[in-house]
Amino acid sequence: MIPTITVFERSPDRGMGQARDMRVRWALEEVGQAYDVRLVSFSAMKQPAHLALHPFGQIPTYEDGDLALFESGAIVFHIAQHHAGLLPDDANARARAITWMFAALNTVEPPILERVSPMLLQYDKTNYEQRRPIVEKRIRDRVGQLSDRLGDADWLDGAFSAGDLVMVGVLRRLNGSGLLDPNLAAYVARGEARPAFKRAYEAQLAVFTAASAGYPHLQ
Ligand SMILES: N[C@@H](CCC(=O)N[C@@H](CS)C(=O)NCC(=O)O)C(=O)O
Repeated sequence: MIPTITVFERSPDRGMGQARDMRVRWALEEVGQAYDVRLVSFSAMKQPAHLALHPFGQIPTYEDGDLALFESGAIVFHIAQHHAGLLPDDANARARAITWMFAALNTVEPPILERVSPMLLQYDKTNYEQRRPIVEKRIRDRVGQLSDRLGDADWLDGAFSAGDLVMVGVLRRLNGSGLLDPNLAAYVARGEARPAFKRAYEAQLAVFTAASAGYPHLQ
């Protein structure tokens, strides 16, 4: 029996690996755990069957035997706790790696989402243009602090960990934006160069490519 995750049937990012199943896929690939994928449409996500798994009607979810989880961070944490390779054995180092997961999701991702959401969800564009300088300054300040902390290290705290996996997953949303300094851009590139990342990326892209076959406007 292998875990099953849910992912967008047709991801709005056109398979660029920005949907949050990417983090979960990447974690599963890092630890060498095979998994099944169940595709869900936007409307199916809001139906009772999916809401029973995910109270907010979103992806990703994770099912393994009688365990069902939602929230990408919690899922990555669960995978990291149950397999070797994503969290250090030393208790203090482990706590610090977990701290970086929370920092990625609670401190770094929110300002980045303020920039991404209007682009993805097609809402409030005029209003966003007025707010753009403030939003971008907030992002630059936050990622600047992160870059200072990273310094010239490869990863945030010793060896690559679930903290780096989630942080790189969050920062990737800024690829091509000019908001990442060269130091953080190189950090993201190091994450994206990992074979496990590449396998996860290809797998999620294959879902989008297959779903959009026959829909030329999506290709
Ligand atoms: N905090 C949640 C956020 C989940 C989330 O926003 N999922 C998006 C895809 S990346 C989604 O399902 N959006 C569709 C919707 O909200 O209707 C997590 O990290 O899993």
